[in-house]
Amino acid sequence: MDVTELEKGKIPGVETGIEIRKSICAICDPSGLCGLDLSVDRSGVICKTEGSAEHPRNRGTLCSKGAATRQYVYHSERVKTPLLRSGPRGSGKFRPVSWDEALDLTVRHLNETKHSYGPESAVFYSGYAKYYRPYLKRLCHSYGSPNYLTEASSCHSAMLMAQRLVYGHQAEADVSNADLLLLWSINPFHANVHKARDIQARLDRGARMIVVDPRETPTTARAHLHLRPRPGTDGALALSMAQVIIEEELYDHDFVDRWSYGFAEYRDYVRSFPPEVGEQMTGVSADLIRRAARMYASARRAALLYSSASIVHHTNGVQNYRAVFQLIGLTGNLDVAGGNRMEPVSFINSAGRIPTRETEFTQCRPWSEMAPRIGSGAFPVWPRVIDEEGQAMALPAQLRTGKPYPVKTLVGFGLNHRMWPAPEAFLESLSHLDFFVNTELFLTDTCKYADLVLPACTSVERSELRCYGSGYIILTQPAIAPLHDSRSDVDIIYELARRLELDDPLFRAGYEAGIDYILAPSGITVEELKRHPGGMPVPNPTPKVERKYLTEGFHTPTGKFEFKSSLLEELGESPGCEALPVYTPPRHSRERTPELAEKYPLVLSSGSRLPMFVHSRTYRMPWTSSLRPGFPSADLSPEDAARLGIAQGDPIRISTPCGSIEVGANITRMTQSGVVHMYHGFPAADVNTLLSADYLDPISGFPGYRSSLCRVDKIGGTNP
Ligand SMILES: Nc1nc2c(c(=O)[nH]1)N[C@H]1C(S)=C(S)[C@@H](COP(=O)(O)OP(=O)(O)OC[C@H]3O[C@@H](n4cnc5c(=O)[nH]c(N)nc54)[C@H](O)[C@@H]3O)O[C@H]1N2
Ligand SMILES: Nc1nc2c(c(=O)[nH]1)N[C@H]1C(S)=C(S)[C@@H](COP(=O)(O)OP(=O)(O)OC[C@H]3O[C@@H](n4cnc5c(=O)[nH]c(N)nc54)[C@H](O)[C@@H]3O)O[C@H]1N2
Ligand SMILES: [Mo]
Repeated sequence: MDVTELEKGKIPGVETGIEIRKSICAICDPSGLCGLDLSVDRSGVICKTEGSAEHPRNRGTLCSKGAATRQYVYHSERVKTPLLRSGPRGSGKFRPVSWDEALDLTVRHLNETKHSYGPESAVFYSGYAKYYRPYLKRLCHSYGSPNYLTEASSCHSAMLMAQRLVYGHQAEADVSNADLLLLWSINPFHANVHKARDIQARLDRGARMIVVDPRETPTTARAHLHLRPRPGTDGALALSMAQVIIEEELYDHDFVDRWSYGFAEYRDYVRSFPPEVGEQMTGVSADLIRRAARMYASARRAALLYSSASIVHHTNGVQNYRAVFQLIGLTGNLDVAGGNRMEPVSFINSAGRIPTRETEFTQCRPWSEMAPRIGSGAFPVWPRVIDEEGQAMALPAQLRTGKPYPVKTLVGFGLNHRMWPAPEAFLESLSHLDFFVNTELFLTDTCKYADLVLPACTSVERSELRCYGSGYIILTQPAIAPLHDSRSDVDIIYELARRLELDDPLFRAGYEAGIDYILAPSGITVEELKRHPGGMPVPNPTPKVERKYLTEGFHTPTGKFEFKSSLLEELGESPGCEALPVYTPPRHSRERTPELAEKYPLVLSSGSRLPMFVHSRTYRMPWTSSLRPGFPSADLSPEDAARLGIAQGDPIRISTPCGSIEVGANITRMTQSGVVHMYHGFPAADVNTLLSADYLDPISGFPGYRSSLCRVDKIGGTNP
């Protein structure tokens, strides 16, 4: 074949000079990260993107986001050089500066802050990207600040909190061995294709599935039972299921008698939730509640699949999820095959399959030697159960008030204020800083408020370590050199550590030595990983041990599975922070604020995942945005739309007491009548501006993204 034909077909080989290089896609879910085969031409440009056939995560496939990798990597809005602000905050006026100037300036501010206020007055923050986190946390602690904060403050941590309060550890669903899958507030067919595949495979082999979700989704379409509670009422639903399980003697007496704390009071409490009461509180019929309870409790092996996000995005989220997680122990499904298995997990080691020294590496200074973390005062449960970091949602208030101590320097990596509630108020609070540097791929609206912006590169331009729960590990090498004058976040972190002259031998030893240190207990080395550019199975994965509590007890204050939280008891109970998983409707709801509901009669739920978007990240890519024409739009039920005289695509205004946004109407049966759904992070119509900064769960500090009250009006028409 002639060369032009081969080139047109992007065929690799000596004739075309096209080479296939291995990488991973980090556009979306950190537990996913599909293998990429990148065709790189002679000029070093990626000319084609495919999934790696040998990668166990995706086996050659790619989703719409990964397929658009080239649009992401070569996007014109990438930050190209370090930029120093030259106009007022927000103006977007910058001048390019050298890396030396940029890094020295950052280091000068970090040193000044430490000298004038103490190291705790500097905050190190990470947005969604995960791979650099161990190094960022070490930088923060090595510098002396306790204030390593991440996006987990509105994702993941509250779910961890709920599980740790009940049984001390995260407990992953053992999907492949379960007979029954109970999916509670999760939609993997949109949010996690790998999990969706595992579920589908198990369903194909005959498992049954219950899904608890207010919406209809591709996941609920596969369910044998679909429970559709009103948003934020899951606690009442779980307690009602518990009432059936206890009343019908379907619970695991042996486990409850020997291993639990507070069962008698819990049993008394759940008596007030018979299914008929549950039905009134949740909107799920008493009959369905009974059937679901019986099906879950009587299955031989039942696994509960939970979300890091949606159920805890309520002002009552932790209490609701505690009530849900308690069902696992009540039915004896904890730490057994086919149930929920307790494994110590971390970013590098997503399912505990290899022993690492990640914690020793990241937490290089004990909390006791540092000032209290941000959020410890407002959310006292946080520092008692979350070892990893501070509560970022408390940052804006601390910036504003300077209490308990001022914050003067903010070192952000992918800090995007649009993901936070009351984003505009957060931006204003940044004016209290002496210095704000943000490391980003794209020049976001947040970057425009920074004093300095540093250009980061994407996953295909850097080296990244990832270990998958299936027992597969990969250390990628850059498939192409960092574009423009960008650098890998890790390089930036190591360079900051060097210029800060930290007394830290592991920083001095460099990135790869750090990986060798972390992986040492597993016997895996950087050298070996480099011999397997597409990744390799973990040699001798740690065997899974059942019922570890038999020897270790539970990692709770009582050493037991807690139906009543001894920690919440100790901290003094207050409304929303009761030791029993007391159910209280969302703070803004028809039940609790009827006057507000008169004016704002619909429930606003923001953030249900769309397959083509990941927070703010893929709006700018033509391929992904073309899959959702008419966006920004909000989902309305056909009943609500008819009542309000709204037709598909009509412009509508969504208002709350905090403000309003204008979007298109998307009328769909996926949403329940009475509930409006809108995806977040879109600059021109940012649904998070409709929330107030203090609309938070009192235990976790998580924002009530998924249930507040709103009204919808057709623009240019009057609602009937
Ligand atoms: N209303 C509403 N708000 C929500 C949610 C919701 O459901 N509803 N969900 C919450 C949840 S669960 C989460 S996890 C958060 C997510 O919130 P964020 O983590 O803030 O999400 P993103 O906007 O995707 O990512 C932040 C920034 O990181 C940048 N970035 C991407 N990759 C890299 C990289 O490799 N290096 C660097 N330096 N930067 C990078 C992106 O360009 C982006 O601007 O949002 C929360 N906010
Ligand atoms: N494509 C894509 N994938 C993603 C992301 C993305 O932005 N885009 N984000 C990633 C991140 S950061 C996260 S945290 C995960 C989230 O992953 P998931 O939690 O699985 O996804 P969500 O769509 O946020 O929520 C799942 C379901 O919860 C339902 N839900 C909402 N409120 C309630 C409630 O009160 N009770 C119950 N029972 N259900 C409720 C929604 O209707 C939704 O269908 O997804 C990850 N994967
Ligand atoms: Mo998340």
